[in-house]
Amino acid sequence: MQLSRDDLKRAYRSMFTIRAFEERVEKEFAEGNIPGFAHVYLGQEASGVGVCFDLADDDYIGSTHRGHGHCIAKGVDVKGMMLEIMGKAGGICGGKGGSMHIADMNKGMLGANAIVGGSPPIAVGAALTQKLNKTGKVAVAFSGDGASNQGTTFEALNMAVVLGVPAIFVFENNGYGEHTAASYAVGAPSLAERVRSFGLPCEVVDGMDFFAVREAMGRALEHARNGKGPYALETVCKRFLGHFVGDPQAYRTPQELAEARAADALPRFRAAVTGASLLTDEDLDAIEAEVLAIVEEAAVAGVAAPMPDPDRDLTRDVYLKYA
Ligand SMILES: Cc1ncc(C[n+]2csc(CCOP(=O)(O)OP(=O)(O)O)c2C)c(N)n1
Ligand SMILES: [Mg+2]
Repeated sequence: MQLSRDDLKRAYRSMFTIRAFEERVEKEFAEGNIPGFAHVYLGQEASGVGVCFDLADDDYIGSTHRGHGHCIAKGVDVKGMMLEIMGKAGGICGGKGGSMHIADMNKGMLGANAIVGGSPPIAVGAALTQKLNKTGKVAVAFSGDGASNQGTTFEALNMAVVLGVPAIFVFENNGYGEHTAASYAVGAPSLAERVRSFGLPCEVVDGMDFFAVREAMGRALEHARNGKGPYALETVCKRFLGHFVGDPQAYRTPQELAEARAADALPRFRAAVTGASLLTDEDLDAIEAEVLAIVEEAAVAGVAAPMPDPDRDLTRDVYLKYA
């Protein structure tokens, strides 16, 4: 499907929001405003946005410990996320989830997962619901190259094939699981080849190219929505920073880091759309200015916001009452 000018603006806005948000998270973390760990999605924007671009609020995604970008791509509110990451009462999960547990059922965001390999089984369950209820909706599981080695992932891939559910597995291969290279830790010569051995198609896509990811996702959606069962993508990405904010990355050469930055998906998108006279630099600059103001407001509000009240909030939202 051809993208309109508004579609292109939406794509850039989404990618740039992730970029600006994560750079702000880096800064706020350094200033001590974020408890725990922060794993940022810098460099992988085109993957999350390309995958989520044609999903509706009632299609589902399950995410990872590096999940801020997936949330933003799926439309989760940026201010609610910033407050959540800062552990504040007004956060999207009441400030009790934090960076690695953001969820928003109104946006079909089933949750980030601190457990590596957590999202594939959850997405298979969500996809089975879609199949049984004949909704025509899909469930996407985001995972990394590291998560592709997990037993939970193998079981989920197998079950998805056996049950024929509309699940789409997206393996974002950024070349590292923590500080260990995928070339060492993934025993199979190809991640995609190993996924295919479970009996589902798996495409390898340039994860730094929004257009390539979106087109591959279009084929995945066509497949899954038409009752043909699960589908997988391996999006090959560059992780700009370390595993977590503050990781000195002694295991990567300066040259490798420079090459990652040189492959940046955002200037690449800008060059493609301005080169084809679809949008102007001024269009894109205006989006950047708007987004920076939103992120600034979110961060300032986050720092000022109160923490949850232990007396009132500690035991609230812990159990769901079914009766
Ligand atoms: C079950 C489990 N094992 C180990 C960890 C520790 N851990 C957190 S992130 C991570 C690496 C994950 O790598 P990958 O799936 O490639 O994701 P990336 O960080 O590259 O986005 C590990 C081993 C964990 N959180 N959960
Ligand atoms: Mg990885």
